[in-house]
Amino acid sequence: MASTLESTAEKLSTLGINGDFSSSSPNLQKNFHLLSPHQIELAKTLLELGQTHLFEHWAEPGVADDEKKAFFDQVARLNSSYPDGLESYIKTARELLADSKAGRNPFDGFTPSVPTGDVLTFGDDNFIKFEETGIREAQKAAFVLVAGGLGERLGYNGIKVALPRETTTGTCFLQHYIESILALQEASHSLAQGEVQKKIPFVIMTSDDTHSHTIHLLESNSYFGMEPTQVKLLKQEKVACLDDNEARLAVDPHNKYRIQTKPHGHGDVHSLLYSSGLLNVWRDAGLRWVLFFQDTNGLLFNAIPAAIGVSATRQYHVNSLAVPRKAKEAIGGITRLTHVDGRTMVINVEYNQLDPLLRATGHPDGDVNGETGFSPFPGNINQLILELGPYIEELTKTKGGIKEFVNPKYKDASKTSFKSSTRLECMMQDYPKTLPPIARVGFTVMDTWLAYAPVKNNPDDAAKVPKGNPYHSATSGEMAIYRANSLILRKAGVQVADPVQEVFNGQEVEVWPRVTWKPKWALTYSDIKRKINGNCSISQRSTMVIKGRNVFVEDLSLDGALVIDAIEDAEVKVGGSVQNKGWILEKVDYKDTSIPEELRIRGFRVEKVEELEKNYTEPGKFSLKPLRVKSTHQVT
Ligand code: UGB
Repeated sequence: MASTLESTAEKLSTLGINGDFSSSSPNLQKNFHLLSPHQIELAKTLLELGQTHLFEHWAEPGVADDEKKAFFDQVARLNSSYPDGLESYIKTARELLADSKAGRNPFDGFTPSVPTGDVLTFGDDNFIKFEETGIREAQKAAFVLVAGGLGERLGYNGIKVALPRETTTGTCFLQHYIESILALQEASHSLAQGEVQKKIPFVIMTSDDTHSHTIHLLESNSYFGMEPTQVKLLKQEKVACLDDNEARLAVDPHNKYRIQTKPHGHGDVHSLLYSSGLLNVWRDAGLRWVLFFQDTNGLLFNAIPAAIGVSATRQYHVNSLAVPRKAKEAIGGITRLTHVDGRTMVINVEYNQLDPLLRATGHPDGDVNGETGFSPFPGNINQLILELGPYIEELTKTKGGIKEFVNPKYKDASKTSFKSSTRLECMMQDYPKTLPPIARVGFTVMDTWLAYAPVKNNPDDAAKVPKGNPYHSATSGEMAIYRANSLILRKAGVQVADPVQEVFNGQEVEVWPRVTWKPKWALTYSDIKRKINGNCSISQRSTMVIKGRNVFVEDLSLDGALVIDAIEDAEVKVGGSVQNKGWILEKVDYKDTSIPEELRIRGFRVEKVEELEKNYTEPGKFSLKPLRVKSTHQVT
């Protein structure tokens, strides 16, 4: 024991620490000899920050010593993963908890108004122009997917990016995102002839909940065709939970030698990108744009080319993608906030804050629909395009720290204790909050049918959504893909039959023909117009899947299922009359556990009865022109 005491005393004197600091925590003091000098420093910091309770239950030396060391490993992680460390976390928590207790409004002094931005109409000349500019710029972009969320509202057991975006082809979200980025890379390179093809970097932010599953999904699918070096995973750490208004850290209920932790929110993406050093690498490689997007919006890439075009044309430092929003719909509203001191900013105000803010600033009805039938505040779909140079400048100042908030659930009106522990959170769309007034912050609104169909709600909750509001479920997410593709083809002149109404998992949805294509077939409206010619028609019960890049559809009459695949060097003209029994949507009950979860959560599965499927594996020019026949037998 004497030598233990000696070595502890030595460590303390090397650190210049007076041993008295730990007199308030005898249990910790007794275990000092187990700790490294760095751990002793951390212990001192914790005690100074009023966290003595963390050691109250520590056992005598010799009992659970490994757990005690592991405790400090965790503290070291919490300290290093938060900008400016735990001390700063606790200080901010105390301030925010005091504001929350006092009922202070974070928007005090601000008046909301409707900001100006670009409202695009799919397929008009303006849209086509922005798409072309966007494709040119795309090779100067890096994509960042935030995919650390567990998706508790969806209740799906796996990671959300592994869910099929649609079940006609079974392509999962991650595959679709990667194929879209690769198609953009290729298209951008073709426009900028002569330049060396740049690989578009792709970052995925994961968390402990999603990291290993994401790696597994990528590795077991050869990165869906992307070069593994193009993809970087950045894992966000959770943050410490708080037990009370003094910001005392919560002991994990399952292990008294751990601090309880919870997710900090998608705002972590900025500090992770900053500390990774990637931003400087991108700048040195000549990149100009960073695009942030979320895990389950299967329509997003319909909006990306035009939105990059808007960023480049308007020279926006920040461009938020938005859709028309119904008043009180559960998505944030893009708002201009003007402070009494003259400051202004264009920022997302979360849906639960917009209505009270409006009421408190002279709009007695709060958030209501205007003449257009929509709220005048566009809905934030949380897909951001940031200009890299100004982004680096800003992060150099903030180290990627984003304004946080806290949302404690109090036990009673005295607001002195919480129902359960809370923590600080941050959102990636709050990035513009610290920007100087000269920053160019804008937004781009596109139609919801074209750009936004997230999968967030489980079937039970979706079925309870008030009529007229979006379900945001796996059912509606998939149907939205078919609807968008059908409407795009209609715009290009194809006679696409009207949808029928059907109910799946208690949700009434429009069922359009199941039309899907690979991103390399068409990324922009101009691509579609080039590849669709003559008089084409598609019946409601039809399915059409196009997988090859050089497939041209001309004078096609489709009533059934048609699947065309072709290698790059095979140019295929598809026309004539395709008629067969097709693929049918068969209803399934989501409570039926004999059916895979990814199917049950949509309430249907695709029954492949009959199809015309052609796969062109040799280079050359081909024509597929079936004749119209009465029987189900197809002559090609
Ligand atoms: N995510 C992380 O990567 N890490 C985290 O810690 C948390 C989440 P949700 P929510 O799309 O309409 C956002 O849970 O609450 C990822 C916007 O704040 O789906 O619905 C997660 O994996 C809101 O303004 O977000 O709200 C996912 O990819 C509105 O735009 C993403 O972050 C809304 O999305 C979003 O997580 C929307």
